[in-house]
Amino acid sequence: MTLAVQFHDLHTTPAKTSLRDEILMGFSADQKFASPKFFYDQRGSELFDRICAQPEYYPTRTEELILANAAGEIADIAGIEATLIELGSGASRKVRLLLEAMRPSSYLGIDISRDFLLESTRRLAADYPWLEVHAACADFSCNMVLPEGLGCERPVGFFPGSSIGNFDPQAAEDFLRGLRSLLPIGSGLLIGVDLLKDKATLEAAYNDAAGVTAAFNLNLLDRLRAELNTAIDPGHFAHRAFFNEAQSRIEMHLVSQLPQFVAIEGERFHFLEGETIHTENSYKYTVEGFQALADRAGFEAISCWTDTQGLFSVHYLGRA
Ligand code: AVJ
Repeated sequence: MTLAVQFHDLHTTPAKTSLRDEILMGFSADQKFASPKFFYDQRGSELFDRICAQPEYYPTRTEELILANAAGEIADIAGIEATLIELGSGASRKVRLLLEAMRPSSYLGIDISRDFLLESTRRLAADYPWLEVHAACADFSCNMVLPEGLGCERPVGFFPGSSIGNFDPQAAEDFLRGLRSLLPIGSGLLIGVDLLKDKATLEAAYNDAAGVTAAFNLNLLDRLRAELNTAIDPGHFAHRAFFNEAQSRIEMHLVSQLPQFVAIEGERFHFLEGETIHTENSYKYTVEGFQALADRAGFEAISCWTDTQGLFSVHYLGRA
């Protein structure tokens, strides 16, 4: 029996970022903050999946519609027998919309979460017996090299979900420049980017009526209670999300509902009533604005698809 998934441990995991150290650092800043990567514990990942199914949260279903409609054209650009490389592959759900049309010869899922990665790539291998499936455990935001033995004829990177929106524009540009050095000349990059639109639609997407986004934001505090020595009370904070037009980003915050002291790992932090912990930025781009950013990072715009309402975009970039 052959192993369904070829696993590569790329050992690029950076100095293990500690929840404790990063939270203490973020809570010590003038504007208290926490990295959005800390949202995704087991419950946070479940809540995120539920956000994606909320009627107000248009990005997921819109991107899936765009990918399904454009799959044929994407396949034409990528050419036959491509190697599809998904970055932060997670559950590898969206890639399924491309596989039948593209018929790549191999698929490589790269993710930092080893168990999640193995589970999802195994399912992919089982569902697509003709596909050579590789899994690489790595932090692709660091300098990494593609695993050997990967038929790297026509690599196409795949970075869906507007995950790039969590970076500020300069960091997004640096990130793309890093990807460029990972991908050989002639590679493609298929990337999903949420678009700038009216404030009401944007704000509704991060303030769903069912309260799932609020629960997702507040779950960060439950996680701190579970994993750190703290009695921080989620009931003393409230979810807030709003569009910052000057910066073209949705900001998420946790707002202290009263003046309070919070002890974390023996350090005491004071909150004024109304003071916030800034927990996420989600940048929104115009098509032209994103293409200009990609150009600065050494990628040329080859094609771009949007939905009829212009809510979301999927770009095919070429490694220049
Ligand atoms: C995963 C970063 C693309 O910014 O829309 C959704 C995360 N936060 N609702 C986004 C998120 C609140 C999401 N990204």
